[in-house]
Amino acid sequence: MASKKVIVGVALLIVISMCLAFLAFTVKSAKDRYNKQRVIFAMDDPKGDDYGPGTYKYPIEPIFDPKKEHFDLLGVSFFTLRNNYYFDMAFARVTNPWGAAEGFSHTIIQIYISDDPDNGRIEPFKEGANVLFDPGNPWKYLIKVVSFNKTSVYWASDYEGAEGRRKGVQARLQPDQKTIRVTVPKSLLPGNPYKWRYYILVGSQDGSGPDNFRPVNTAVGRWNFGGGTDTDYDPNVIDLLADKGKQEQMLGSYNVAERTQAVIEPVGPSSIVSSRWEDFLDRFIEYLLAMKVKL
Ligand SMILES: [Ca+2]
Ligand SMILES: [Ca+2]
Repeated sequence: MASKKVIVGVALLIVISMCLAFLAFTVKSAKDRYNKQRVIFAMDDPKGDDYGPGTYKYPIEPIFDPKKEHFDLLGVSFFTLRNNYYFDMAFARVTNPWGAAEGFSHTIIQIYISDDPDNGRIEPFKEGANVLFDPGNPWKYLIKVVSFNKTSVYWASDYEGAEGRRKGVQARLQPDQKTIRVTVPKSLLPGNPYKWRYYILVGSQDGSGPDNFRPVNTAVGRWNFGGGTDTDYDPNVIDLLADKGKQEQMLGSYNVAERTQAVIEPVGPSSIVSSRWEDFLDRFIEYLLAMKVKL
């Protein structure tokens, strides 16, 4: 009898110590994952396509010299580290004619994120870009990247006059003078980033333009782009993140006679995928953070 009790006791001890070892292993794995910089999405954009649908011309004002490159997106790299997402966007040229603390004041970028085909909106948050989004990939989050401490996160459920979320949000030109990095706390973008699709819209920042986009008209002006139309059907988007040849087709899909705006498709989801174990760790990390465990 006594020996049976001993065996049960020893077995119980083994099981308990195995459970503790597994828990310690899981906590360490969660800690390592949380503290490691991990790319969630990366993509290049063709050089020299800062012409919208293929016809747009830079404004006359010398501030836009050499009439190219300012709005030419070359690629993006998005990554996660600790409790932030980082959105790096590289350009052919970044200047700061109005001396913004962010290090750039010419460029406006709008990052629309879709993560649920049944949830979100297909028109932009505000009128300005003059595009519509693919109905199969409505957007849920918008990161509007502008200068003078106005970079903000909006949700599709926000009303039009909403101020946007700015706490912990930051946009800064990086030391290479070509990359704009936007930092966004994860709490402002709930969801699984490996499933996200993106619409990355690049334009010329204009404080008094519609939704801060500099307008595109038929004729080039001192302060406006030319090569479009004098209506609100042509996009005010100068570069769009897309595979070679796709941007011209998508941004050119507006029709003035039929009064329709261009419909654009997102890029993504990421080719980087997470395993079940990593998904479990991500949920475990959320739990540990909610429990105020220091990671
Ligand atoms: Ca480009
Ligand atoms: Ca492009």
